[in-house]
Amino acid sequence: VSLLPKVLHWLHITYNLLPRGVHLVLGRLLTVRAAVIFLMLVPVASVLLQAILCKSLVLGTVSDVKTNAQLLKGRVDNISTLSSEIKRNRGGVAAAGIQVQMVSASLDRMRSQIRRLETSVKEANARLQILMSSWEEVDKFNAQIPELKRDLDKARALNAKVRGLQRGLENVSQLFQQQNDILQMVSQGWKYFRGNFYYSSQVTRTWYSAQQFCLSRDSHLTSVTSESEQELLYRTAGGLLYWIGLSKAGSEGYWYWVDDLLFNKVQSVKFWIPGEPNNTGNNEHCADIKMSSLQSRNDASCDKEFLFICKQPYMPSEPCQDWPPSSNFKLQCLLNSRKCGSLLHTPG
Ligand code: 2F8
Ligand code: CA
Repeated sequence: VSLLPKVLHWLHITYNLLPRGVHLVLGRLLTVRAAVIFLMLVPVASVLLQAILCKSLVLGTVSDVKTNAQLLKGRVDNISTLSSEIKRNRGGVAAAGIQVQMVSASLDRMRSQIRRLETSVKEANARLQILMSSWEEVDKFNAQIPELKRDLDKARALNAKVRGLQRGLENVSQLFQQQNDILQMVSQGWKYFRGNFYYSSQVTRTWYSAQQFCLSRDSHLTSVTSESEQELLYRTAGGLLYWIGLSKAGSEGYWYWVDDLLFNKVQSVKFWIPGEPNNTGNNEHCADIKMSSLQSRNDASCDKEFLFICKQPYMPSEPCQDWPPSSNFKLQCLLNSRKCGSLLHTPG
């Protein structure tokens, strides 16, 4: 655009340089002149237009380049800043890397734990399924519980009855065994009286020999500690002489029972024959039953040979262990009239 006045000016000069005749011709040919000018201006305008367009394009490009350059510079600055920050944070990054590793390890552990948990959950599910499938069975059992409780009560009542019967049976068994023990002893010549067995010998012996015999039969020459016992013995003696288990000991010569029962001197006075013990010949240190009465006792020489009476306290034998007898053994034991515990000796 700025060239246009110059071009017009140049054209004007060129026109003025033309000869006058040409000017005339040209004046006359104004139209031709205008057309010529126009035709001359067209390329000029074209050139100008291109120049203007090119300039604006170049200017736009330059502007873009500048803008891009500034952007690039800004980015470079940012990169530089970031680089310095990266350098500063390199240590932090390393620490973060370690932490990341630790976190990673923890994650691995957690994963394995999760796997284990998953396995456990699967197992639990499987068990749950089994339980669920068993639930119906449980319901059935639950439904049976009242009936089972009733049965249990019945069983308890029956059990109590059985125990009562068992106790009764044990008592019967005990009595039976006691009777059996007594029968056993009686069959061997012993007499039972108030918790003791008494055996009257058929042969005579000295006091000491008689005591030895009694000992061999788990007994002693008899003691006498009550009127009833005294009566039993003098009736058994029937007026014959029988050694009893009373003897003297020590330099003082006090009386004692050979089975270690306490000798009551005062109470015993009523059992002596009046005037006894008199220690005839200063040699009568053993006692016998002589008279068939309450006052039947006499002291005599221990070397004399008299009949004698042994006394054995009744000791219940061991109860048969499996009563009622589960085998034929115990029953046979009882029927054979033999003690379950120890065998008795038959007195001679
Ligand atoms: O008279 C009592 C007296 O009788 C006998 O001796 C003669 C008795 N002896 C024997 O029984 C061995 C005495 O003990 C008794 O005191
Ligand atoms: Ca005497």
